[in-house]
Amino acid sequence: SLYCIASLHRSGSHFCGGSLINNEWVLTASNPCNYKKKYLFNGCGECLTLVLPPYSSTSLTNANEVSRNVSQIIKHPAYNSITEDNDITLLHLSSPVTFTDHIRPVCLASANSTFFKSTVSWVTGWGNIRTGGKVLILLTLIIHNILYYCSTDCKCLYGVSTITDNMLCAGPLEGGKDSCQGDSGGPLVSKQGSVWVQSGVVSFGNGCALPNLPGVYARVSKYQNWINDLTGIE
Ligand code: 4AZ
Repeated sequence: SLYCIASLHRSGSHFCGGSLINNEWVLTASNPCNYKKKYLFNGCGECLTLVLPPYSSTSLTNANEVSRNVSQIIKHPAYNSITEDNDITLLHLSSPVTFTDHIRPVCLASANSTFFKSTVSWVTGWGNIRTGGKVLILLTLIIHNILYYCSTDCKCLYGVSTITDNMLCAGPLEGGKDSCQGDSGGPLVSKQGSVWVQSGVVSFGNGCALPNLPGVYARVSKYQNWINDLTGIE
C-alpha cells in the first residue's frame, strides 16, 4: 500500500516535507524546516498538505489532497542545530484526517531495525533538482532510487564526528541521485514485503548529489519510544 507525504507550506509555498504516521501526526525534520510557530498557528489555511503518490510533476495540486493546520510542534528535545543530531520533529494536526485510498500513513522502522548496506530505498520530495544553480525548480517531485551505505562508510566520507548513530546515509557513491533543499523532513522509505517502512527523515548533506557525499537522514528507528510516547503509535 502506498503512503502519504506531506508538504509544509509557508505563505503558500512549499518549504519542507513530512510523512503522515497516523491520523493526526506528521513526522518531519527540525532543521531547516525551521518552524515559525506564529506562522503555523495564525491564519494559515493550508499549512500542511497531505498527498499520496502518484503526484503531479509540476504542482502540488491534486484532487485527493487534504490540508490541515498544525496545532502543535514538538521538536526532539535533544535536537542540536549545530551538529543536526536528532533532526526530527512531530507535528500534531489541528484535526485528524480520515484514511482513504488516497490518504494513508507510512509505517515506521522499529527500534531493532537494521538497514543493511545496499538496501534499496526511495526518497520523495518537492525539493530542488539542481545544486548551486540559480534556477531552482520547486514543487517538482523527484523520486530517487538510492542505496544505503553503512554508517562506517558515511563516517569516513563526512568525518567521524559529523555522522552520529542517530543518522544514516543513503545515496550512490558516484553521486547523481540525492535529496536536496526543500526535501528536508520528507521520508526515506524501503519496502518490506508489500509495506512501506520509513527508515529516515531527510536531514542534511554536503551539497546535493555530489560524489562520495550521500544524503544524511535522521535514523527513525532510534526514535521509536519518543514517537510512541507522544503519538500513541504502537
Ligand atoms: C537541505 O538543505 C538539504 N543532499 C537536504 C538534503 C540534502 C542536502 C541539503 C542531502 O534541506
